[in-house]
Amino acid sequence: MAKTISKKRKSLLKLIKTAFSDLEQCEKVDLKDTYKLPKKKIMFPLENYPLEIHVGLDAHVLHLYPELPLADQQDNFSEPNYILFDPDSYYSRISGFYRISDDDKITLGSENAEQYAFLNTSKKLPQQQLSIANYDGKLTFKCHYPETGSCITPLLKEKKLQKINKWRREKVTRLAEILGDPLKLLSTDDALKLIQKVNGIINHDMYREKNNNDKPGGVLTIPDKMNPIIIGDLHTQMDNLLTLLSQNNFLSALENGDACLIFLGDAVHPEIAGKYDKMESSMLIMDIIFKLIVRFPKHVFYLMGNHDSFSEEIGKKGVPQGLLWEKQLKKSRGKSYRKEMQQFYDNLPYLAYSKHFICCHAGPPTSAVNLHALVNIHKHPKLVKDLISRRLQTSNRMSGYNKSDIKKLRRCLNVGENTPFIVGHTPMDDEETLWENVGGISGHTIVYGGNLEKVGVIVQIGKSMYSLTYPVEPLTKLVSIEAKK
Ligand SMILES: [Mn+2]
Repeated sequence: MAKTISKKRKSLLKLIKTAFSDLEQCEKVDLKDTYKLPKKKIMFPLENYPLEIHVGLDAHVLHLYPELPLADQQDNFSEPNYILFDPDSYYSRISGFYRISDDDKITLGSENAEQYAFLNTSKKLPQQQLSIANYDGKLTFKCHYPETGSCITPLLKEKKLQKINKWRREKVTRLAEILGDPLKLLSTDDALKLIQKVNGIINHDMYREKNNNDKPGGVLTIPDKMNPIIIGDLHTQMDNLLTLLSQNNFLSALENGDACLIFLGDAVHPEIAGKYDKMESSMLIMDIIFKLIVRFPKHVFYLMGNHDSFSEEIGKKGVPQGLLWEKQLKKSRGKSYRKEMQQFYDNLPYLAYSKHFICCHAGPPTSAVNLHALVNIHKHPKLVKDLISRRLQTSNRMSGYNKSDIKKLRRCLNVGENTPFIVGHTPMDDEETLWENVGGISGHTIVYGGNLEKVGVIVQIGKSMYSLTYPVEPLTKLVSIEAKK
């Protein structure tokens, strides 16, 4: 086996050498088979191989990897995408990256705050240093300033090729250890014990100011130094949740206490046509979220959404999902479980914030508000409605919220005037999972976690909040297989 690999490597190297025969070897980095990029555009002769790039005078190291699925044969991966990242941060903390999809191009240079945050590139780079483009899986490079230099090194060793997927496989194993089999419904007894534990945790939430009834109030104050990982309405898509937990360093940041998960509500009730009335997947996803809360009681938070209810008003296309949900819980898990679920809903927070962000399920309050009212939100039905059901104002929905409501909320919470305001509830189309500056309101982001193909998340990188998207993978199956081992 080893022999075949080394033979293959040699022939690949030969191919690259021939393709790059008119290029000089890179002077700045002392690596074998490293090529200095010329001013003219060149095409890298291999597809689906990772590369190391040294950018600029300080030869800052970036990696460019094909984005490959953990399981074989996945439609979501039909396009040859590459991801560009700083290996120093990528494998060690919550970090950013760029996805270079077919026909995408990225130009590295200065004056781009996001690039500094995602790639830790030097601020001394020229405005445009290096462009990388993907044409149908083939990568091209153009070095705008050869004087300041950029080099590429193909990473052909098997260990390097497999690095990302090996790293993610370990996370799948860890997920199976923490969560057990995500496809196996808990016994009635275990389910009841689990939700009782969750309610005990929520009733003593240290990050919530108490309301007038001496219960944790509607507002969750996240410590400024805790990195939030904000997940939109999952609507039972377990693969989406597991995909997120297997990506980046979300799980390890959760385990070492640096980060917290914030669910924006509506994890239940499928949004897939023909399955609106199926409630088993809602039980499975709540069990997993409850396991996460019990495992990380100070680092996993669930905010109230409009679907987190047994109300007859909650449904989809005439299917009364609230009522069906209640019926299913009574039938499968008994009346006491149903009662505990109602208690869970009664005690949930409605809004979370720190000086870096504000989030809630649907929208900001649409009338005058103060912190005391938000803490005592149960006494204010209109506030409840605003936070879990209100949508953005449009010409045919004048009752919606608008820019000035968001501004007022920021002022009420005493955060900066550009603090991102993040909600779920209103996906803007069927294609995406994240929408930024929605309605032309700067810092107003919508994240939806129920898309079957991609799943977005909002995280803090450096001092700012950024949106990241990942292709959804069938990880429920993989974690389930791993849990049975
Ligand atoms: Mn909703």
